[in-house]
Amino acid sequence: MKALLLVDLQNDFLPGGALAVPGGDEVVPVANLLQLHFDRVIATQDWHPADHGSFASNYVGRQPGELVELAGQPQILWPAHCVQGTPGAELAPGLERPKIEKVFFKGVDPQVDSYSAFFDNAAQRSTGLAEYLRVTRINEVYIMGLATDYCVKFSALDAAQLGLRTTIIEDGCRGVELADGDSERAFEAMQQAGVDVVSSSEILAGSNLFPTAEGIPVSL
Ligand code: VGL
Ligand code: ZN
Repeated sequence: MKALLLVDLQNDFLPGGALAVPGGDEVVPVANLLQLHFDRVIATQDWHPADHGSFASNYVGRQPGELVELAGQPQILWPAHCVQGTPGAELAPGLERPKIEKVFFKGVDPQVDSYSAFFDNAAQRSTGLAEYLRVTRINEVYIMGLATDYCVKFSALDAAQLGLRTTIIEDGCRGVELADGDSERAFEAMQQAGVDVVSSSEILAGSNLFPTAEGIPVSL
């Protein structure tokens, strides 16, 4: 069975948010349209405690973009973002919710970051997503969201590693691009790992759904 996995479509990753991903808002309509095409939809939320070790503000004299070590792992420092219970951590206001059957939360341990929707960066803690997919008999995942070069990439690599048929929806993703070309390299790394890369129109082709000029899907 197939599922659509919506990665971190949260306010802090949209323009104006604490860790704004350029064009991040543009993928919300893509998510809404694709949701009509999938029977199963699952989402993730980056969900950090305020004292999270990935926040530059939790160190003296450190700036976002600098590298530190966190629990033995190299860690990029970010602006404080997606703090549990704050508006920045909420799902994008324009995102349709009724079909989202379950949300998995990640990055909850202050001492370990978690880019992947499946496992934290130290490959210690599972979010529960892998077990959930197994017991609910999903063996094929279509992934989109934010950000291409971090959470989308590591989620897709873990999905492929777990043996799931994994497809990434290119126009449903946007990257942070700390370095120019990071998103491009992320797509290459995913493809190298056996992940298929498609556009949302390829998925929707043959379905009776298409976007109108207003972005509101019409079903024939
Ligand atoms: C993300 C950086 C830090 C992401 C989350 O969702 O891609 N990136 N936390
Ligand atoms: Zn984060």
